Amino acid sequence: MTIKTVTTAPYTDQKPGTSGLRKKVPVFQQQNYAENFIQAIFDSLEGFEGETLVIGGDGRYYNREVIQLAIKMAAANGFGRVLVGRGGILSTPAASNVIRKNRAFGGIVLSASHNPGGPTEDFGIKYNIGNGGPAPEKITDAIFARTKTIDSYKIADVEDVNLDLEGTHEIAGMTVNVIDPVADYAELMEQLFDFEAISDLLAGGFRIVFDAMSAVTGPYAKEILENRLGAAKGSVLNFMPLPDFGGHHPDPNLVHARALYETMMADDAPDFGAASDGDGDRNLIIGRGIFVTPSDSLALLAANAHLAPGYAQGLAGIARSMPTSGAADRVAEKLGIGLYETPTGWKFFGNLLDAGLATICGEESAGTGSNHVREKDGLWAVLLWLNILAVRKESVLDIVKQHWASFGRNYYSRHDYEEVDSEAANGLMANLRDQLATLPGKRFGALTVETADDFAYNDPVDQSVSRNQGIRILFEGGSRVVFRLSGTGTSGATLRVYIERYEPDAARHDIDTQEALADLIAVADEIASIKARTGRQEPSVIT
Ligand code: VG1
Ligand code: CO
Repeated sequence: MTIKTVTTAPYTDQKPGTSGLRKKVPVFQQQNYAENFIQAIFDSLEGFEGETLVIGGDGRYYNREVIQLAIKMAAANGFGRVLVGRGGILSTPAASNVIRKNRAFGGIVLSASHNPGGPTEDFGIKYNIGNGGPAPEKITDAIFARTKTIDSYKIADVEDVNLDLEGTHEIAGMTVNVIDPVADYAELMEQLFDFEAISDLLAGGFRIVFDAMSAVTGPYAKEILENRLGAAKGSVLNFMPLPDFGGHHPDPNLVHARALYETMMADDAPDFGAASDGDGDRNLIIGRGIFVTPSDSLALLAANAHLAPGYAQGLAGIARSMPTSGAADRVAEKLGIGLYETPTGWKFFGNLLDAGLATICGEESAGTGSNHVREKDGLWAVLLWLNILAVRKESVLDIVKQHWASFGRNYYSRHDYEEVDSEAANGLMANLRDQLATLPGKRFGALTVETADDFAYNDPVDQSVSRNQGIRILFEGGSRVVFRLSGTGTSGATLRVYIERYEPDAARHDIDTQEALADLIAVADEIASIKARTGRQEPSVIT
């Protein structure tokens, strides 16, 4: 028999965070570490005998090794078929699409998203369910519980599958289909967007630049933007997925995509710039001379989505994560549709999308998406922007300014304190929780606290409750600061402070963001004692 049962001992640190389990590569390389987690996933699921499992990853260091393990373990555990992207490649949104299109039981996606890759950098494993979306908390909790008691795993004792050749293989009674990672996804995009209008825009001299950051979107962007839409060759930068992302963080923000930002701010800048992250689910949008904050981008896309064929009938509702700015709320109000506020992490959008309550979703962390898949989708956002630009024939800058003029501007920034001592970070959050009851009515200069709470989410579809999702302090007039600890960091703790101020007056829409938020930033430090408790004088990353 080719199936082996291997005795193992549990690890106790395999708690899946906001999007799966993320650890340094050497942690994953410990004996049985990846195997334990994969077996814990299978042990937490029921009814997959003979079913299809989708497997793919963002191409980072250790991707191929874990893909081989996952294939052999899927076979040993009784899956009937595995669909795996050629070269082990599948972007997160493309994996979501493959799961849905093939009515697969679920999928295993190997990625640590925007975290760096390489022999001493980050790796990750996440499980997606049959709707194509991240596993809900009920499942991730079960997986974690299982990792703590696991004593054996099953694996097929067979040769590696050749991942570089598309085609069908049989291993230990299971079929493995190595598939083109791009084709299905590109076809879906053609259904949603007016490719002809976008092609015409590009043929008319509209210049774009897309930075794939040496990560997974390269092959997708090359095929869609250059080959199918006719963007000039060379419009897609860093399009070869590299195991170490060329030594960079594949994080599309103003720090790690600095070169793109500078290109877009130059006098001879292209018309439209964008970037995506390690696994292709995030997007950064920069017009000539203007960076569009992800929160604004969500609001703008929602307000203009009807211009794309896939959304011509309008939206059922908009969902945003709690820390995301309220810009989208104003659009929902104007459109007369529902607005749902969820905890951070895409998994909370799944129920709303499945129930038809929301059509478009977004997070302040550069994630936007819709009901076309059940993950956020970087290239989707880029294509929706291009479709809108092709129809409106105005610049990004003009479109954003008009949006602010009609809805008001939500000045917004996130301050991250990375690799903070975990105890200090937990102490800071505990201290904030202790203050909650005393804050309402308190005055800080011109600012008065209206309400303060620890965000809890009541899922309107399955009635599940998720508590402790971030401290919100709301001030009179609609300003806000939010504090939470990251669930995706791999060393120490990361404190995220989200700062927002609403400005209705169009005459005051040109203030520098950090300046516009200065008083709130100072109050955030006063209430949370950030400097004193973390020992940091300033954030590691400001976005
Ligand atoms: C971060 C972001 C969150 C996002 C998550 C996964 O989580 O804040 O909005 O959903 O990453 O994104 P956290 O817990 O570190 O704040 V990705 O692109 O890693 O799949
Ligand atoms: Co990502």
